[in-house]
Amino acid sequence: MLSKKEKKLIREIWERLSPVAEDIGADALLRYLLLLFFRCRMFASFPGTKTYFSHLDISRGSAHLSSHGKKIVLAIAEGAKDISQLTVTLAPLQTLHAYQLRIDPTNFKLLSHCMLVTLACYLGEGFTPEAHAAMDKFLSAFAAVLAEKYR
Ligand code: HNI
Repeated sequence: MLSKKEKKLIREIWERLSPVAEDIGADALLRYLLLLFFRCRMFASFPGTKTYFSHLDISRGSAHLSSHGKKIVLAIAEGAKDISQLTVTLAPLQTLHAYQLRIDPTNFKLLSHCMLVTLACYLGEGFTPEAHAAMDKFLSAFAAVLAEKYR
């Protein structure tokens, strides 16, 4: 359960990241974020996750990697705008991942973990213990909502 203060913190962090996501072509920092996130983190730490992306080029610096990473960052940022409405905001993504893509829901936890590590690298001192705890709760809630349709 996220407190009011934690929800505000999460909103602020993702508000800060969203404009960067939209400017992906020009922003080296976001590229770094996405590269860390996908290539160096999820795909490298958990190679099994690559099997879902065999139809895409997920090599370092590829256009697919950047555009997909951007979609994910923006989807999380959208959810952070109003955490009490996560179930509504994520409904289309729940259906996509559960029924069309058939992603094993344990993967959502892996991605949440990678995202947390990535944010710690990207935000540096801004990733305070409070931000860490709040982000961990938020990403867990996010992953749980994405996995709801599997029940
Ligand atoms: Ni995910 C497509 C968001 C976790 C595999 N995913 C998307 C899209 C968004 C998205 C947004 C694009 C939808 C569209 O184009 O309409 N995915 C998210 C979010 C999370 C997540 C916010 C977790 C926080 N996805 C995962 C995980 C896997 C995954 C953990 C597999 C390991 N996603 C996919 C695949 C696609 C996808 C595969 C389709 C890619 C494509 O372009 O074909």
